[in-house]
Amino acid sequence: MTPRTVPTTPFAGQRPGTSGLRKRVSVFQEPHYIENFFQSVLDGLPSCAGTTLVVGGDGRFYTGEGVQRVLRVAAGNGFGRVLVGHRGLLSTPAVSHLIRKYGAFGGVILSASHNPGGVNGDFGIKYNVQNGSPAPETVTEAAYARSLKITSYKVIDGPAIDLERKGTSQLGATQVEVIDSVSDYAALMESLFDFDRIRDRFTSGFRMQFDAMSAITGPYATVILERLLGAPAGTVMNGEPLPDFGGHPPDPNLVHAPHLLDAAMRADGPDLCAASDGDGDRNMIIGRAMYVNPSDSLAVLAANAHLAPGYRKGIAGIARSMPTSRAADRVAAKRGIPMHETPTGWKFFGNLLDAGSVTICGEESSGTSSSHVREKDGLWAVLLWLNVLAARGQSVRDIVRQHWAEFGRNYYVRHDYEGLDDQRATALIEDLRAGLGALRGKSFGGRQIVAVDDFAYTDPTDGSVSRKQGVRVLFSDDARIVFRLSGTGTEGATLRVYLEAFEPDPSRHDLAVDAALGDLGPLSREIAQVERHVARKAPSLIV
Ligand code: VG1
Ligand code: CO
Repeated sequence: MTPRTVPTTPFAGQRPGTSGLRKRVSVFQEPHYIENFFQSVLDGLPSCAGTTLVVGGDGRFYTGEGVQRVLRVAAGNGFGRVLVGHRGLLSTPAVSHLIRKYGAFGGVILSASHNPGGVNGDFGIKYNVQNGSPAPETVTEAAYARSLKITSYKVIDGPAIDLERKGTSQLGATQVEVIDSVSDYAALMESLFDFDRIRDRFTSGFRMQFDAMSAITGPYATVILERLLGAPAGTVMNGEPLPDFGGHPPDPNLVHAPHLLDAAMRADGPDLCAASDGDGDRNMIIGRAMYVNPSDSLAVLAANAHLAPGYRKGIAGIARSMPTSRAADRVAAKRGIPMHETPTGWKFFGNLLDAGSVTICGEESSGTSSSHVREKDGLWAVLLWLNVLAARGQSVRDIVRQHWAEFGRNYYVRHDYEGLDDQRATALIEDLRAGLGALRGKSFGGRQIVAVDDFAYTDPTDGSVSRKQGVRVLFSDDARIVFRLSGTGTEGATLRVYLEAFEPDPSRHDLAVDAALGDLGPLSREIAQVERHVARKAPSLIV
């Protein structure tokens, strides 16, 4: 069977954001839309002929059809072999692992992560490169440029591959292998963590509730937690991936998973509550009577990773995205290991991990992971927590409180202003940038601004520069406000404002977060002139 060249015309707006290309399902359903994008990605890369591709998605509506369309283009472009998850399902970290384990050329993840699913929801496509990392900006920008000029793509016409049946079939000269979605990933986890010790804890009554949010982590969590680690049946809730995620956005935070907080706050509640997002790369951790802020989680995991067999020799360094609180920096400073600050989005960690400069990375948006893959990894974070809990024999609450006593506490919250008019939100940020010079040295409510800038990052490996990554305002008391626009939405703009205050005194580590942050919220609105620009008096989401 020879490839067929299909004439096409460009679509506007095929520019990937923070994490892949995301649009409404109906946009991806348009003829040629997926093919154009994937062909544009491949056109910017060296030849893929004869190499291996990994394909899978988070199970949202249109996953199966999306996989078939990707397969036809993959075969048309001469991939030798394609590994596809059973039923089209693969989590983001599992794709990253499979690329690395099987020496693949790259991988395609069909997901819009935490965005709502279903026929009226969102769909998305992410491309990951040879080291398992999300495509760097050089690759996504080349793909975008190509997508504006594309005139044709190549496909192999063939019958749809049966994704329900594991095994091998042919699409032209390309071998398509439907593989178990979980086993390779589960084996990787087993190689990193002390499964015997964690199993012992479950046997002696440790109780956990994991909410897979009807998304991709259900099959993974069921196998790993309930089958391999012996947690009681029912530990995993919402474990069946559903096309509409049961009607709830698969976003693991207190707004979308309040029942976990309720459970954890009960005196007889589980020892650990956790959740993951649509594509399995994020995590939420709540111990009994202790919600763990994701930035704190990164710091605690970095400080305790050596308790897990995979990190016994210690960690080489830590990296965090710029808006993430500086709790991890305090661990790095005290332990004498390097700390790196990168723009938002996992793609910026790949080169640091490849160079061996860092072992653990994290983002305030509940993404944490390590050098075992090149993506953030929700279940990995949950398992590392389980390993640390088993090794220390303490509660989440005690571990976090001891951490604060040793390193100080970074009180932290994120204010989101969602559904803003694009132009007005852009004007807000541009005004802020233009006024940076005037802000320096100014005092607001007793706090003096000591530094302001628009974050730019130079990758130490390839020297590529990413500018305009967010406005940082630093105060004399080490408090900080960061402003940036989201790069993952599909409609309107979201302004994200990150507020942080440092408290070294353990007698002040029990304050309500709002009380500790004081007037930073109103101050952020004053500095960015939020009401004037976008007519909002308050954030629409606080996480
Ligand atoms: C958000 C988060 C960012 C994360 C990204 C993708 O991006 O802030 O930390 O890497 O989502 O995560 P933005 O540009 O909307 O702030 V996921 O789990 O959606 O792949
Ligand atoms: Co995600």
